[in-house]
Amino acid sequence: MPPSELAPTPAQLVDMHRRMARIRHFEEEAGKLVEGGKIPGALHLYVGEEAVAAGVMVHLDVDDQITSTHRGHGHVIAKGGDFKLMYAELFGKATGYCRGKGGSMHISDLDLGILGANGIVAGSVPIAVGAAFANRYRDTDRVTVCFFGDGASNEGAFHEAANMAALYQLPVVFVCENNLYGEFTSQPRHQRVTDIADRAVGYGMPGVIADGMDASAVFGAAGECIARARAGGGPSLLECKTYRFYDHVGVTGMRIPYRDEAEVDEWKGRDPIAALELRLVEEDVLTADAVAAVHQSVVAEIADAIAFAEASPDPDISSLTEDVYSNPIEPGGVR
Ligand SMILES: Cc1ncc(C[n+]2csc(CCOP(=O)(O)OP(=O)(O)O)c2C)c(N)n1
Ligand SMILES: [Mg+2]
Repeated sequence: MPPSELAPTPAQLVDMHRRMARIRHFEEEAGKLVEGGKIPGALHLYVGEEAVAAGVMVHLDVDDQITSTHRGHGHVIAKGGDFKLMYAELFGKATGYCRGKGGSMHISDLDLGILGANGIVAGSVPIAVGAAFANRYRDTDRVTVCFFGDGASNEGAFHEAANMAALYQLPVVFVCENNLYGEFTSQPRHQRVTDIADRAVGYGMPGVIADGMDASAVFGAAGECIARARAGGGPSLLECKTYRFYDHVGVTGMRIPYRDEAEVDEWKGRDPIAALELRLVEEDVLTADAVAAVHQSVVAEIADAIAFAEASPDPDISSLTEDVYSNPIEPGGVR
């Protein structure tokens, strides 16, 4: 497919910038909290990949749906997720999205069309296709966008779901965030293809590549895929080439030497937020002061949300078996 000619308006650039700044600050603070031992569990930070979530989500209505991954905070934030409920969930508090029982990898908000992050790699792909099937069946014009990684593109669940989506021409867009690594394994060590978008031809759908460090490029490519799906033109596979600035888990992670420092620095030099800000100022869309004001307002909102989360109560022990699918074990027995 040729590169998209669909370009964002100034207002859409500003909108994407705000979504990206919201993700970046949320993640930077979450990283500090987890490194400081204040947040339990594993956090997979999205820093560096913000242009993908923003460039896609700016096209979606609240009724449109997304499915997400273990690296899902950015998707939830860009779709309108509530900072307070997110941080409270990360802290394991009763006021969190999952009442403190799900943590980072299980955040969902059905009112916002966020069908769930998912700790099972590629687990959310068939869910997206099922949602798209339901949307078609109910004759809605909703689009479902499914985010997943390069590693996930090797899973059977992805291939089965992609085949079915193409077969039935379902209104779903598969957005592959190719950050060049699955955990600590580089892409050439886990698959023969370089462009995951090439796999689309095997299912009979269009495959598109976008620079995932450029919000406008993602905007153009995603806009076309989403419009096609909404108009009944079926699914497509959009591969966004991107990079995570931090480790697979947490900030410093497990200190496994699997990436060259020079490679990391090179990608950090392509920071999608800095690049967009340069453009916003150069094109007189925002002044430098207005850009700074966006950051200031997000930082203040985040401080409030963290204070809310820290002041929130832990879940009561009596809620342990509520909202979970497993049957409670009878005293003295095993099910
Ligand atoms: C089915 C399954 N297999 C393995 C894992 C362990 N695991 C967690 S994240 C991950 C890497 C996923 O890589 P990718 O899809 O590229 O996403 P990224 O972490 O790069 O965003 C793996 C193997 C898992 N959670 N689920
Ligand atoms: Mg990856």
